[in-house]
Amino acid sequence: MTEYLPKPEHKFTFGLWTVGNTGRDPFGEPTRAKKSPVEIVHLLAEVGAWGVNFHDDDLIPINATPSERATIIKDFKKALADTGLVVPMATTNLFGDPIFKDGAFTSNDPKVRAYALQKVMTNIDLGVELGAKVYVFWGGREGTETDASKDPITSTKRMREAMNYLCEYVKDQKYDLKFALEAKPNEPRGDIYNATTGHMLGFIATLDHPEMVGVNPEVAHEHMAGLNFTHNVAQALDAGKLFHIDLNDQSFGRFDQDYRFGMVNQKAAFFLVKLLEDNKYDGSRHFDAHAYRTEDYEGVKNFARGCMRTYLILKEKAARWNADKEIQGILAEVNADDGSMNKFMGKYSTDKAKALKQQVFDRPAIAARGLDYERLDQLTVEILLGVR
Ligand code: GLT
Ligand code: MN
Ligand code: MN
Repeated sequence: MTEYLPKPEHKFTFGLWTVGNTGRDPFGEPTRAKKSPVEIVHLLAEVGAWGVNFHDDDLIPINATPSERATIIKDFKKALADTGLVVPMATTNLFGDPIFKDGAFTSNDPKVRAYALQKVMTNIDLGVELGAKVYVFWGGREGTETDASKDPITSTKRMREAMNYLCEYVKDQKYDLKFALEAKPNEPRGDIYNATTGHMLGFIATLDHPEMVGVNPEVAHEHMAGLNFTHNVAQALDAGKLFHIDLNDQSFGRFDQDYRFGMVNQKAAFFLVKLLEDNKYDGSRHFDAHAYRTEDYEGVKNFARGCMRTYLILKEKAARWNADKEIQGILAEVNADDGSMNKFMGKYSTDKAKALKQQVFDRPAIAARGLDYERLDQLTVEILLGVR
């Protein structure tokens, strides 16, 4: 595997808003001309992506008339048919329009909350029509600048009420659709509720239909919170809740940079890819990122190809790591188990607990053992640097 070419089985996807990003930022105007959804689909097909995801407003302007809407959908479907691209995920823009300035599901205004539900249901219908099996919720405006404005417990209850309502809608329509909740600690709001993937997992357990709802963790968002992304994804995988993932990159302590996957921290990206591949994650590998503002559309294609190529290189490195005898030797040694503790541990029993309380441990001897993690990490680094 030296070509690192994307194939459908890799399930690489991009949102219309990612390669369609025009380079506008809070300090400057767009640096690239806007492309239509049809053009974006063709661009993604050219670079070898498998799928394209969309927000309602990426595809259909919020003010479109019913006949404009019908034409846009027809053209989009044709582009999908012409290129073979699929639509595995859809989502709602609940943050761009001024109506959402104080949130959508957590707005203090019931008209805003009702409109948000309507907007989601309308786009769920379209997403399902286009083949989506996952529906993402990123609550970019679900938060506050001042906590004088909203009671956080009321906000949590409102969020729960909305998710329960929408789960019932999906059941009522008999759609084959799961929800994936995406956390972010701040930006664009001063603080956003359910700030990390861990918070989302806790929240999901309080819903009426928790089995329908999982998470969509994003590298940049967890790094903004100073967290270890791989650990958070592992927790989601362990809980059976990794329904989708947003791959990109991010320097710690910065604004949401949404860089090309693997651009900043290749070691963190390596352990993430290894986790996903070792555990046979079978959902989309969605790149929620965009090209530097300096780029034209050739640069955008280089950005998209780079995301996928880096993923595949890291996948190969993970296989190399798994097959490395020296690395596996260290792991076998640190995980060695002579079974002598089995009589105390595992499933609890009164007798085991009683016996364990009597056991005498040679603390200094156990603690004196070196674990060889320096060598283990250096071997990892050498694989990543391409000398091993
Ligand atoms: C927005 C955000 C992303 C979310 C998208 C889904 S929109 O670009 O920055 O992280 O995944 O709503
Ligand atoms: Mn982001
Ligand atoms: Mn995202």
